[in-house]
Amino acid sequence: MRVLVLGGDGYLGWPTALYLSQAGHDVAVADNFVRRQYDFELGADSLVPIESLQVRVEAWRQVTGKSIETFIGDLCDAEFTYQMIKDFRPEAVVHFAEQRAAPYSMIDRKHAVYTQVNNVVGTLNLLYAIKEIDPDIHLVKLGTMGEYGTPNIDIEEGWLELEYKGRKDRVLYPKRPGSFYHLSKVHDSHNIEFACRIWGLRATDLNQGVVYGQQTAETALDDRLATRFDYDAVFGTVLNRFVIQAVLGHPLTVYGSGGQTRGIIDIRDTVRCIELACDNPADPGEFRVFNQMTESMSVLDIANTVAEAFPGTATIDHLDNPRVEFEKHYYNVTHTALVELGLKPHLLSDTLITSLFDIAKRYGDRANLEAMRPRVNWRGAGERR
Ligand code: NAD
Ligand code: USQ
Repeated sequence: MRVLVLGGDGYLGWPTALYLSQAGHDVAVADNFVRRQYDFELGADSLVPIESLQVRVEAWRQVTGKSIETFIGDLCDAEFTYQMIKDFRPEAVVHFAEQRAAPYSMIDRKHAVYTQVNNVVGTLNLLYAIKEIDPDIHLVKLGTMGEYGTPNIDIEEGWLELEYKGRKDRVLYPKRPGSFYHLSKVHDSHNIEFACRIWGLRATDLNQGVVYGQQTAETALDDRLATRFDYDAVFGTVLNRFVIQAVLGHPLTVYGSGGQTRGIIDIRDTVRCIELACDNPADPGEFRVFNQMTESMSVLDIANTVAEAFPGTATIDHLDNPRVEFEKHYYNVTHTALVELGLKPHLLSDTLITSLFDIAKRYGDRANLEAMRPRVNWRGAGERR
């Protein structure tokens, strides 16, 4: 299959491109490198050094003999997006290419506007390009479990069967997200569902939980194939941050009581889920939603699990929560669709955590501890820029 991976220079896009290429698909990646730009803006960097996209692609060719085509440009540039679809003629487009950090979107007005324009306009350009060039292309879009928020009822896979005043309907599951970033994904989901309903496009929205891990079988083949490993308070996600904090002797930064519960997933399962979605496309006109997570854990349980696995002393600090979120709530998520397609989840284990400790130890001296402390406060309006 010809698969185009948008955001293919990022934390998840790059390992996904390698996984699909190794599995025998014809793969191209696209990126505008804005993720590397955020690092310059924030004074942070991936703990594991990453090569340029050009070096990565050449290393992949040397190691496996397989080639990956590259498209450098911005999805918000409609001409670029149309030309890329015309040139590569993909059968599936996997769309990772968005600003994905909740705290980044909450810095101030400018960052909120940037996040929503980048994400919503990029996806709209893509929908139009698919419609006008080849409506048969299957769009595999990365959404987020955070679109749902933490409602007091079970979370279904995208749709809800509703009975109201004696009548029944199937409606998009109500959304109550927790940041302007998460909201951008809700807007995308609505636009994609509309495009499927009105134009007959086919799409799979993958509402993914928080990803952890740094290596896949393919990225481990050569240091030049490594993907990012973020620990800063803006882009670092919770489990990866706790692992790196433990290794650096920094207290694990649990926000508030830590009772907030999230869906989580191993990066090795992320790449497999994408392949499963591509191999089993949605029907024309179908807007299909999968909850891409393998287990739920509270933040405090994640901290305790990391601390217990650490071969030394790791302490836990309860910081004032910089976010506005429930710390005590119901959380019961249906996530059976990907398992039914063949996913065999890697559940969080001590072995995985220990392997992450080793990676963090190897590169620990690259860490900037100043970047560890959360500075973006949901309640603040942020500074004016
Ligand atoms: P990332 O920031 O590392 O990768 C995204 C890539 O997209 C970057 O390389 C960036 O340069 C590129 N990009 C952004 N805007 C672009 C544009 N307008 N045009 C072209 N390229 C653009 O993020 P990630 O962690 O790999 O996440 C990938 C996707 O998965 C995101 O959509 C994110 O919302 C979703 N997701 C991530 C996680 C997680 O824990 N990392 C969890 C759930 C969902
Ligand atoms: N948290 C802490 N301490 C930390 C970091 C985070 O307690 O040091 C807490 C947060 O308050 C939050 C939870 O951990 O309750 C998760 O935070 P996170 O930064 O790991 O994840 P989040 O902001 O939700 O965003 C990440 C990705 C995003 C993706 C989302 C999936 O950056 O792209 O969409 O995970 S989900 O959470 O399911 O929406």
